[in-house]
Amino acid sequence: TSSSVVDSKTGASFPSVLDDSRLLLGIGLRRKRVFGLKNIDVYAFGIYADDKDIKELLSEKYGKLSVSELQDNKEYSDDLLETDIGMTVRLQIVYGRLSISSVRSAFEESVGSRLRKFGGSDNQELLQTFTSQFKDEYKIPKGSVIDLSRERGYVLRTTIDGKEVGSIESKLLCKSLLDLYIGEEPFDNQAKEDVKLNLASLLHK
Ligand code: DAO
Ligand code: DAO
Ligand code: DAO
Repeated sequence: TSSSVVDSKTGASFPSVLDDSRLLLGIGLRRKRVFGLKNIDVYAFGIYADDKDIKELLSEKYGKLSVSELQDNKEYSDDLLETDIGMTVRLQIVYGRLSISSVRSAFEESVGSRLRKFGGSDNQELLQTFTSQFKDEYKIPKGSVIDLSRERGYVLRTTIDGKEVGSIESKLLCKSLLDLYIGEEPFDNQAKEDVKLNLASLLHK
């Protein structure tokens, strides 16, 4: 089907299914406080997960628990971050004046804090390896679509408007990135709750 979900705050539209088997589980908004006083809407995002992988990798362990039991289950949340389920976070840029250098520093701040949280303190070099790959000649005007996809084997693949810009194998990076959206302190709480709820109901189908 070609149905889609439109975010009412930004008008960004997300297809219900990506790449045939990744289902949309939740949408949200990334905002950022600038100069300590005002919030800007940076991008809308949609979180997708592979239907087959969910059933294959999670139903044995969690299929018998009810949706509400899953809601409060810490291990279930951790497994979503760590299990090798195909997932995509699609970003649709809303802010019209995004420079690559501001993406780089936002990335160092957000993903960097998670790398430290999960991987200890010696990740500065890893982080710099990643951000040095955000090349200055990339352009991401309003409306650009960035897909961050976790492929089998903990490979994080990045595309901008459908064009692949890089692929990196790192379990820690995959986990750190997903933690921004569905971890303990997510960018958008409602999006995270929707993802958990929709995943739980998929497990019961
Ligand atoms: O310098 O004008 C400014 C404010 C820019 C804020 C940039 C936030 C970037 C967030 C990451 C975007 C990733 C695509
Ligand atoms: O919102 O802080 C955040 C994290 C966003 C991750 C964005 C990754 C963008 C990768 C592609 C950039 C290419 C210029
Ligand atoms: O050109 O070899 C290359 C790699 C370019 C990578 C650009 C983006 C990498 C993004 C990795 C982290 C995304 C969250």
